[in-house]
Amino acid sequence: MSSSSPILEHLKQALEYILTPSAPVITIGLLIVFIVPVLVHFFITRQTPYTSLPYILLAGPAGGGKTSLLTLLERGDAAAETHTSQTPHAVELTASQDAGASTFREAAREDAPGSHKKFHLVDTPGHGKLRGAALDQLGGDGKTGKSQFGDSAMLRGVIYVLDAATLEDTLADAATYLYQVLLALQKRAGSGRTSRAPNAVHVLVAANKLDLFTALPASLVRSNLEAELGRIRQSRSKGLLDSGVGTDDIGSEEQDSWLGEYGSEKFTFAQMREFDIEVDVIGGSVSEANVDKWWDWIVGRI
Ligand SMILES: Nc1nc2c(ncn2[C@@H]2O[C@H](COP(=O)(O)OP(=O)(O)OP(=O)(O)O)[C@@H](O)[C@H]2O)c(=O)[nH]1
Ligand SMILES: [Mg+2]
Repeated sequence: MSSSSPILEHLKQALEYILTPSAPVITIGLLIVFIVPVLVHFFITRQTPYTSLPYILLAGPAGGGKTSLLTLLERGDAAAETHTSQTPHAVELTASQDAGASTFREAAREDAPGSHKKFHLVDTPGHGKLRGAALDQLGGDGKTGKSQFGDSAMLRGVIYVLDAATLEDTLADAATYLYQVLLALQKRAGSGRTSRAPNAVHVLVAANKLDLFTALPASLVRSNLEAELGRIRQSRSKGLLDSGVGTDDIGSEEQDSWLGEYGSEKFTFAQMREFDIEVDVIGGSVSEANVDKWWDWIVGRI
C-alpha cells in the first residue's frame, strides 16, 4: 500500500491539472480534436486507395482491345501502341451527366457542365493463364471480396471486350471466358440473397473492331455467343453427371453451377435478369473512336 500511494498522489495531481481549465490544456485538447480525424483519414485512404470510387472492370479475350479502349478514354486518342497486358491496371476517369455532352470526349472533360462523377476503369489481362486477375475482382459474394482495386461492392459493371472480326474462329474461347464471368456474377448475386444484396452488376459485351469488314454485327455476336454458352452449359452439366457425384448432392450442386434459368434448353442473356444481371451487346470500334454508346453505358452505370 505504501508504495502505491505516491503514484496515486501523482495521478490525482495530473487529473486535477487536466480538469482545471487552462490555456495549455485547451490548446492541446483542440489540437487533438482537429488533428486526429485528419490523421485517421490519411491512414484509411492510404491503406485502401480505391475503396471510395465505383469501378468498371474490363475483361475479355486477349487482343480484343481492352487496353486500347482504356487508352482512348483516358487520353482521347487511339493512336497509342498497346501490347499484351500482364497485370491489371486502373485509371481514374470522370463521367459528367449532362445532356449537352454527346460524345465521350466532351463528357470526359473536367470542365464540362453538369454533375461529375469520378470512377475507376480497371484493365485486366486477357491471356488464358492470367484471367484469374479479372475473376478475382468479381469477388465471390460482393461483400467480403477485398480485391486489388478495393471493395468489390463498388463494382458497377463489366465490359467484356471482344474482337468481332475474328469471333467466328475464337468463339469457343470467347464464350468460355464469358461463361466464367457470368457465372461468377451469378454466384455473387445469389450469395447476397440471405443478407444484404450486393449491388446489381451489369455486363456490356463490346463487339469491337467493327471497322474491319469481316466483323460480325452486334446482333450476330449476341446470337453466336448465346448458342455457344448454351453448348458449354450442356457439356458442363454432363461432366458433372459423369464425375460420380452422389445423386443426392447433384441437385443443389448442379443448380449452383448452372448458368441462367435452371433446366432450360436454350441459353439467352435474358435469363440472367433473374440474378439482376442485364447483358447488353453493343458494337463499336476503338480505332475509329466509335465508342460513344459504350461511354453512355458506363455513365448510366456510375
Ligand atoms: N482494326 C481495329 N484494331 C483494333 C481496334 N481496337 C484495338 N485494335 C487493335 O487490336 C490489338 C489488341 O488490342 P489491345 O488493346 O492490346 O487488346 P487487349 O484486349 O488489351 O489484349 P490483352 O491485353 O492481351 O488482353 C492492338 O493492335 C490494337 O491496335 C479496332 O477497333 N479496330
Ligand atoms: Mg491489354
